[in-house]
Amino acid sequence: MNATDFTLGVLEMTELAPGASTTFTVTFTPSSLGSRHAALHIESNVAGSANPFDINVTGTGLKAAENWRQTHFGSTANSGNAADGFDYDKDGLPNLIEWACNLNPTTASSMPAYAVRNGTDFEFTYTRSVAALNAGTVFTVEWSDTLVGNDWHTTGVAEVVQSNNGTVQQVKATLPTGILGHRFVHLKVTAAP
Ligand SMILES: [Ca+2]
Repeated sequence: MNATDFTLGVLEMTELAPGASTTFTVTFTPSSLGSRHAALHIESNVAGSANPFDINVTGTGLKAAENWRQTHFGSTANSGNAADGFDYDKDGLPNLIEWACNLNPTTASSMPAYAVRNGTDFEFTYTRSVAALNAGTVFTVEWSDTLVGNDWHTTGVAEVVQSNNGTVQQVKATLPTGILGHRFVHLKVTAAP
């Protein structure tokens, strides 16, 4: 039983004509993942088996990413339209990136990131979701001089959170431009386990 996950509201009305009805709310605030349940006992002056009147209440605590999929795709599963690797709105950004960067996965958007050169540094600025970050999503700015295979590096990359409005953070990564006259930068996003 997880009674403390369910909070009862007050009765809308406490004086009623016979046969009339009133309502109250039950608010579900899961303190843990997975199936949660409790029993609601309503006592009255009604005689017989309906006193107390018992109602079983259930809910499911979702991971943040599951909740996001449910909101946008009506499914918590990492599959089909809601799969991390699927690009539902065909904007070039897979759902995992949409979630990680606080974008709408059903409306085409562009990657909220840009790079500028500042002297001997590159400055790569990107926007990320605080919810995704708090859920354990890992954001890594990497650079490559070759674009070959796994030739991506984090050496010399320093990040600063420039702003945080509680929903998104803007992060600036600074890294050396290198000595070859060219360098490529990307943002790697790894889903929370
Ligand atoms: Ca997309």
